[in-house]
Parts: sequence; structure tokens; C-alpha cells
Amino acid sequence: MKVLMTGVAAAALAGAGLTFLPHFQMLGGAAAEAANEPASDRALAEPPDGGEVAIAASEPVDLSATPLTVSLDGETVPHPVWHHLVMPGETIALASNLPLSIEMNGEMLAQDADMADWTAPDTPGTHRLVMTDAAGRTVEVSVFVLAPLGEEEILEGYRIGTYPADAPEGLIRLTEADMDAPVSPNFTIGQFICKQQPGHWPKFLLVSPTMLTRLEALLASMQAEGLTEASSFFVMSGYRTPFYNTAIGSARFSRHMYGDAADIYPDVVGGDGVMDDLDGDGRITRADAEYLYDYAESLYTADPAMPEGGIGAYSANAVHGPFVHIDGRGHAARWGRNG
Ligand SMILES: [Ca+2]
Repeated sequence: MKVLMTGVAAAALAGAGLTFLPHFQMLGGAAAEAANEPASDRALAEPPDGGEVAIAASEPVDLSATPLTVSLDGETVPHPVWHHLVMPGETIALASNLPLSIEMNGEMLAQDADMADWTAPDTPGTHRLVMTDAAGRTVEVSVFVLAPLGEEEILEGYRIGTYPADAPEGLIRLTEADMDAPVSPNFTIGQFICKQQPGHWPKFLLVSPTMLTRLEALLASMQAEGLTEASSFFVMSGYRTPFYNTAIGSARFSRHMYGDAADIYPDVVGGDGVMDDLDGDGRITRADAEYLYDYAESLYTADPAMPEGGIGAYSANAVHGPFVHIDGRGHAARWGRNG
């Protein structure tokens, strides 16, 4: 493991965005809300009659009023709990707008640092990166060092099959002990494993940041509006190996094979394995899936920053109840919504 430290370099944050992350801002409470006020607008406003702009005397800097922003390999970490994928031996570049203490697997990697590198070991596995700023705010990232896929159709006895296109470079190698590793604030990696070979370990899978961004936004909005008390969605189907995807007769290029799709529903009432009665008619039917579909559709459409993807509504059949498919394929796709 190589650790490389550099000094303060705010320039590295260019483009990372200091005003983008509502979840980080929420962590700071009232102080962070105050930070959202465009106080600097006054100073930047066009002065009357071309006169000079009066700038208020500086006050003591309260770091907790500054939203904490962290990027990994140039990608802004969008939530205080997130994940990152890396190939064996590759180096992750970490940058922050504030000095952090940085721990990997409980060992101090750097202190008072706003930049650090971490080189992944040569063996696949799950690592826990925790960054803490001076105000005590944390960003926690599950770092998955991937198992290279190559031409293999079976990895350690787990059937992968053959990707019809865009085969990933590697897959997350998940042991039973790492099932609870978080991938976002309200989802763990174990929720997305493929249903094949239930007793077999390790398992192999992928998750995508766009899919998780869409799931978290949907859950947060439904919670905020009191539409669900669920702390997470039930993921009926997350990642599928190409082998499993073919076996169940799913679409040839299904986004599930890339960890970029999840068939989900909120299930609080009864924890009975079927979605909750979202439309309140006392029954669990296709109308509840369509309610969730419509809700997701209007939520995603209203947010231009939301990554594009698919939404599909599904009826109950003999083996499952109604559900909604959400993916992050990069362009809008809609199906299953009748009338
Ligand atoms: Ca209903």
C-alpha cells in the first residue's frame, strides 16, 4: 500500500462543485444552511455609479459552515456514504476542499490532508475508507478492488456467463462477511447480489453510481413527503450475471448485467414481501406499481441534474408482486405503463 501526500491545493477541486451536495450541507445543520445563503452576492453585485464595492470586515472562519466536498479520481462523492470501484494495483486519487483525517480499514492513511493517493492491493476485496473533517463530519466509502474478468465464464465456481457487449473489466468479489458494506446512505452491497447459487461464496457483482443516485433520490423524496416509512427499498432483483440473465429469459442487453438496474418496491407494512399499498385503495395491485412509476417519472423529470435512465412498471405474477424497474442507462427509457 503506497501513500502519497501533497499539500493544500484547492485548484484540484475545480469542477468538483462546492454548492452541489445537499446531503453534506444537511450534516452541518443550521450552520450549513446559513452557508447556502448567497452572502457573497452582495459583494459581487454591480456597484452603483461605478463606485467601489464595500466588503464587510472578515469574521472568524467556521469550517462547519462550509459544505464538505470530496472527490475520488475526479468524481465528486455525492453522498456522505458511497462506494468506489478500482482495479487491483490501480491508484485512487482523493481530493477534498477541507483538510481531512483519512482512514483505510481503521488505519490512519493521512492527517490534515486535502489530497491523498491510495494504491489498491493486487487481490480483490472490500475496503473501508473513512474521511473526517475538523467539524467531525465524515464521508465513508466502500472501496471494492475488483476481480479481473478477462475471458473467464466462471469465477471461483460462480457462473458468470458471457457478456453480449461491453464486458466489464472486473467484478466486485463479495464474501459473506462483506454483505453489509454500504454503497450509499440507504443501500448495502448485499441487497444487489444475484439470486443464482444462493449458498455459494464468494459472489461476484456490480453496482452503478447512476442507478444508486436514482434510487436514493426516489427514496429521499418519498420519505420527505411521508409516502413511505421504509428505510430502504426492497431490491427484488439487482445485479444479474449474464448466465442468470439468459436463464430467466431477460432482455439480451439488460442493464441488470452491469449492476445498473434494480427491481424495487417499498415494503414496510407487514414486511410481507410485496410492495406497500401506495395508492391507498386497500389492495396491492398493478396500480401501486404505476403509482411508484409515475412518482419516479415526475421526480426525475423535474431535476435536470438527475442522471437519465429507465423506468418500467410490472404486474404481479405467480412468484412476485408488482414492482418497478429503475436503471441508470444514460438516456430515458419507459415501459410497462398502460394508459
Ligand atoms: Ca393499492
